[in-house]
Amino acid sequence: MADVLVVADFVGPHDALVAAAKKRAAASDALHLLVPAAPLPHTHTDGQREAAARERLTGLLDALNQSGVHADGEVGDPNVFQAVADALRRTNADDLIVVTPPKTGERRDHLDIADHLERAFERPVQRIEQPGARLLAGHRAEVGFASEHPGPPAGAGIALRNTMIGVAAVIALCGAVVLGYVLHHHANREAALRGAQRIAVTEHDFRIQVANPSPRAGKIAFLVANGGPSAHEFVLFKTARPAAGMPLGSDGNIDEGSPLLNDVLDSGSDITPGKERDLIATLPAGHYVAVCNLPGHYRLGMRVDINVSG
Ligand SMILES: [Cu+2]
Repeated sequence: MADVLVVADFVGPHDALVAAAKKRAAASDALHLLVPAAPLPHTHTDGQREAAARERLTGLLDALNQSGVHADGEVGDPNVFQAVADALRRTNADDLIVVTPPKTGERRDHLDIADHLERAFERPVQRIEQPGARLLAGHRAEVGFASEHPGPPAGAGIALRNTMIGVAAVIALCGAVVLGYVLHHHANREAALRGAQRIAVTEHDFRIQVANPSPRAGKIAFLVANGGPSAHEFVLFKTARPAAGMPLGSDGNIDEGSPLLNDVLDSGSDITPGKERDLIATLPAGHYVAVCNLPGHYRLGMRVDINVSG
């Protein structure tokens, strides 16, 4: 018998969640349902978010009850990580169940919320794939990397060809990236950094430390290190908005397509723990915001104002 925290940070059908809960209840595990009060497109105030989450919670508890599963439940913080941290303080659950949409094979699947929760809370996380579910914590819309996504094949022969081209492209891409990185760090790094103000940046779960947040206009090199334990990215926007007031999408992550933001620098792929990356740009005077916009990370505090003086 174990205490299980069931994280329901999604909207849509819930049959897979009920089936998984039924199985655990049959083993006499005690189930605690957690529904974060995450923002939805039609919720604009804390009260509305709370009411919508309570409605989801009641619906899920009813569905569980009808299947003979007894669970208690609560509405939690809009931030799923904070909600889980709060719930674990109260219930001390041994493990977690988290409901996610089925994997799509896309690049960011490995960064899903289950992985993040497992790393953040060091408890086993069972991932339940719920067809039709929409994850509220969300995956950010991804850009580019066409070579990693050969489109849906039109026939078997073409599928094989596409796969082979895709594999070749990925190998070529990795080769180029690794080569570039090594050269950058062993031969050309000093040349690339010449004349730049160097600003040390350390990313942690879940904050961004910037050694000098008020540099002078001109060539600036952000020397970004990931202090772990999760993967992070580094994205810099030029914007009038403060770091704490960035425009958000319905998933609660920063809406990177917002006209209020100008994307200045982007680490592109994630920076894994222990790794470093240099990002160099010539910046005019103005207000900038640096963030990590991997799912949930902005809301957890990975944001910092940077004021470049003239
Ligand atoms: Cu991050």
